[in-house]
Amino acid sequence: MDKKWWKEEVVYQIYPRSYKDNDNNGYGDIQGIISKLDYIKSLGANVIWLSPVYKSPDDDNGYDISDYYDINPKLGTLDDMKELFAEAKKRDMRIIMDLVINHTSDEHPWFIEAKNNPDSKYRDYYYFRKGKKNGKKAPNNWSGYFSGPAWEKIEGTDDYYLHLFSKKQPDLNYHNPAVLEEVKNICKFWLDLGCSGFRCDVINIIYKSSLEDGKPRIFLTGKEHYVSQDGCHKILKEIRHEVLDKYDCFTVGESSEATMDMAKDLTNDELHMLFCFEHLNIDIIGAPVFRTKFKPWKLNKCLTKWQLNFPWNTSFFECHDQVRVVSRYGDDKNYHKESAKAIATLQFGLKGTMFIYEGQEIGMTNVKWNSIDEIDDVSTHYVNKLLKSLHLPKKLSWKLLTNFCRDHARTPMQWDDSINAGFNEGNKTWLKVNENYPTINVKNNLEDKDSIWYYYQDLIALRKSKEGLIYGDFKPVKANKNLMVFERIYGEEKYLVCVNLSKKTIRHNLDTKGKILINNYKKENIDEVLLPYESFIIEK
Ligand code: TEU
Repeated sequence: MDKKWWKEEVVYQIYPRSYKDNDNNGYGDIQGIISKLDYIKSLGANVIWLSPVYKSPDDDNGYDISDYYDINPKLGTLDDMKELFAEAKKRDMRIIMDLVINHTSDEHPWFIEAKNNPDSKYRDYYYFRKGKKNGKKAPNNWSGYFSGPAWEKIEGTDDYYLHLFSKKQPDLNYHNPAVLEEVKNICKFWLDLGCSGFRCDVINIIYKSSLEDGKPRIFLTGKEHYVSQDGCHKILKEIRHEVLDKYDCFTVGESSEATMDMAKDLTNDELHMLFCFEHLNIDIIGAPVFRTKFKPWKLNKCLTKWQLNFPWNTSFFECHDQVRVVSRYGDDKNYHKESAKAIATLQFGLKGTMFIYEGQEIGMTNVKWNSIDEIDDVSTHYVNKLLKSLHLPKKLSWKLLTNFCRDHARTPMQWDDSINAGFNEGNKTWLKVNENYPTINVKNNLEDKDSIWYYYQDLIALRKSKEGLIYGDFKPVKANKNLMVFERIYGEEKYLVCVNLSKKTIRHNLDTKGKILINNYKKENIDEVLLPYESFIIEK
């Protein structure tokens, strides 16, 4: 296994508007992040992935960029960003940025020009097409990620433009080589300024190989025309060779709908690693709103498949698009601490670069939403519209919506028990604070040696001290259906990782001889009965 610094690091994702609001305007900001660098470093994470901070009308909180070379004034300035790079460097930390190049904002000057002037060179930066039936019908039958048609009509014309996400996020056209040149320049600009790589937003769908109708599906009609196409591989290779390979940086691509084979291609001389979501789709049926009960064996099966067949990837359970993992695969009511730690043990026991998301280190949970007005997430609003048009019973609609709503993960970071959880000094907040902040917060965690926070700190330190936990092979061990058990083997080094993913007490006959490196019940000996969500790593 090739050794690389980015395989050994732990990456901490920040959703900037939710992290720390130093200027008290209701939005977290870059100065807020700077003031928390020591905090992140003390946890053991040396790399930060920043969700977008670029100029944006914020339809999708920065994933709709209107200027790739400037910063959203709500979050700070370019000088703040330079300061962040410098302050991170002082601490031996690195920053990776979000690269959102499947689409821009409809308020990007390219799009404005393209829309207003069909003869402009920017027209071909996007997909503008005449509608069918004299403009009455969209150019094809594709549906978007946020539900509804993927085309928006331009008023007063027969023309439409393609948007796989919100209608304020028009898709860029990579058949036009000028678009790729723009992207290379954007990458160079930020790498030269001091960033150490990119998390590449929905990167495997950027190339549309045709605009033909797609096979009708519940979710993403049309996807066979854009998921991981040859044209996409060609582009990624070009960016890798002409730009990325000239810097000491890494990329992690957010993949969408990628199979194992697609993922292998995407990391072969293209991206360094990928976010694949199969393990976060095991409780989903058909479309993200339809959720079923979590089944540990399904998670085990899925993770085992990826661990055995994929040479190097990411290990993650949270991000800004997913509900909180302790509320999803754990039990945030009866076993909050135990289950948060169990999931942490699983994540850090696995092979791959570790990515944790702000608040995961203190077991932040899903939120109790009272009405749609409290929700900001653009995708939830799209789906709400769709559900309304279906005239489903209100209670059912609300359940479906709040099951997947991305705002669960986006509420302000809970720093302490003061007003607004210490996120700011008591001004409004762009999204409400989770009401459990008086108990679940960083301050409480730091005052309790047995907290989830210290458990993460221990796990991170442990992983850094044992090469075998980083580079070791993964070998599954058969056990009870509610357990996930595996070994990590690296030359002479051997570890046993065992996680009870249920609230059941489970009798086992695993060989637990060896040194306990970590155990969430702090047992001196592992006995034959595992307690709810008990987990441990043993050095054999
Ligand atoms: O996400 C892409 C994506 O597929 C998810 O938003 C997906 O629709 C959602 O998880 C379903 O529950 C990326 C970003 O991470 C996301 O925040 C952006 O909204 C999206 O791209 C568009 O840029």
